[in-house]
Order: sequence, then structure tokens, then C-alpha cells
Amino acid sequence: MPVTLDQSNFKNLDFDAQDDGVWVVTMNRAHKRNALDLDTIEELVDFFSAAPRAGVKAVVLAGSGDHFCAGLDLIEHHDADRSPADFMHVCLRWHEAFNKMEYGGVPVIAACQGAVVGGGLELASSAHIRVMNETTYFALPEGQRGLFTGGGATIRVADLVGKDRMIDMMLTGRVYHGQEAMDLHLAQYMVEGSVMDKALEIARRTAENLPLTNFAICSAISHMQNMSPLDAAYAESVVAGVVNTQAPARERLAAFADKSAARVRKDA
Ligand code: 1HE
Repeated sequence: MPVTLDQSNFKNLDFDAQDDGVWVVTMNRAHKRNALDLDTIEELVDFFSAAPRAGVKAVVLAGSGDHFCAGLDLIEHHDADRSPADFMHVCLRWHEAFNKMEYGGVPVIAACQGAVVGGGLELASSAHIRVMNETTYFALPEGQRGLFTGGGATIRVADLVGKDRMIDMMLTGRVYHGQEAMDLHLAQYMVEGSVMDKALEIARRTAENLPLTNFAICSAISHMQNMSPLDAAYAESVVAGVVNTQAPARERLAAFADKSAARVRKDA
């Protein structure tokens, strides 16, 4: 059932929907270093819930200004003086948003400049691809703030860097940047200059894939990682049964057979 995404329903996210189905989604609270308040989380839930049914082929997620995202809106959290139950529900909304990103089936490329910290790293780690440059740095300052992660870092950041490094990041406030961050899988691409240019290039390339194939890549792999190997192998067979027999895939296979399709080359 197709749905529409209407910019007028969003105030903290700006959309630039391009002709090839790539959407640039920019968090627009640079004055707050794109800190995640309740409204922004709800907008992320709304956007990523609708995107797979709204013809969005790939998303570049960016922050306005010099920083990607400063994590939880600490001022809102301070002023709200929440109860444990209140904050549990806040976290559940974060999980709703980030799970929609990771499991939604639409490729999400995070253009990570400047600070990618706390909940900002939880957000970035829910994207399928992260691009960094010389300005980018990753940290989990929750430990210093008297807080704990609540947006999935114990799952996704630990998965990227390992439990031991995540514990160190939280205990000591250790900051990772440059090649060391790349080596720890905090990003898959490092560029000199614009993270947006590279993120867009990647998004456009992914948007050329068949939507159902991208759906499988950006949903099934994450689900299968949560399964036993036996169940994952079964699920993989079912997904491949559906994806690998889709009509548009036959066209691509025919193009391979008649030698009109591009070959895999070392320098592609
Ligand atoms: C904020 C926030 C925020 C900035 N919540 N308002 N996250 C953190 O502990 C990161 C906290 N922020 C920082 O360390 C720095 O602000 C930055 C490194 C991101 C940027 O530094 P800088 O020098 O460019 O900016 P600034 O002067 O510190 O902040 C500019 C404004 O943004 C200022 O507001 P203003 O009204 O005084 O101008 C800041 O208050 C505001 N600002 N970051 C609210 N985070 C589900 S649990 C998740 C747990 C967490 O994410 S804990 C948060 C971890």
C-alpha cells in the first residue's frame, strides 16, 4: 500500500527528494548540534516507517552544520526530570526509529561529519553505511554525563567495535577518529572533503539495484544475524527464493547472458 511523505508534517527533518529516488534527510537543529529531542525521534519513526512504501530507494541521513549528531537532547532530558518509566518509553521510541532504519529495507547512508557521539553514534550505527572524513569523531560520553546508552549502542556499537572497546569508550570517554575509527568499523568510507558528496554517490549507486534486492540486503541480513545459523540458513533460502526469481532479475540475468551487462572488474 503506497504512502506519501509530506515535508509539511516534519519540522526537524528537511527532505530533498531527488529524481532517482534518493532522499537526502537532514536533521536541521544545528543550533543544538542536532541533539535528538522527542520530536526528532518521532519524525525519524514517521519517516523510516513510511520510506519503504513511499518509493524511497535510498536515504542519505545528514546533520546540518558542523556536526552529525550530539545524541540525546540533554537539556530537554534535564528539564523534563523524567521518571524511570518515562525514560524507558523514550528509549523504546528510539528503538522504534532505529529498528525501522536498520530493518526497513531501504539503504541508509549516514554522512558523518564532526561529532557522532552518544545517541548520535547509536543513530549512525543504525545506518547501513557510514561515511566519515577528517572532521569526524565517535564517542560515547554517557559515562561522563552520569548516563547509560539507551538507543541500542549495547547492540550495534558493541557489534561494530567489540564489547571490550565499547566498555572502554563508556568508562573513559575515549574518542575515535581517522584511520583508527575506520579500522574499528565505525565507518566503511573515509573521504577527504565532503561526506555528503560521497554519501550521495553511494546512495545513487545503491538506488540502481532492484528495490526487492535492496530490501533483502537492508533487512534480511540484520534479521539473520539474530538467528541461529540453522534458522538463518533456512531464512536465507526463503528470501533468495523470492528475490532471485523476481521478474526484473531475469532481465538482468539475460543481460549477463547476452554480454550487455557490466562485468565485475578489479578497478570498478
Ligand atoms: C546540546 C547537546 C545535547 C549540544 N543536548 N543540547 N552527548 C553528549 O554528551 C554530547 C554533548 N555535546 C557536546 O559535547 C558538544 O556540544 C558537541 C561536541 C556536540 C559540539 O560542541 P560545540 O562546541 O560545537 O557546541 P556547544 O557550544 O557545546 O553547544 C552548542 C549548543 O548546542 C548549546 O546550546 P546553546 O543554547 O547554549 O547555544 C548546547 O547546549 C547545545 N547542545 N549538544 C542538548 N546533547 C537514549 S540515551 C542516549 C544517551 C546520550 O546520547 S547522552 C548524550 C551524549
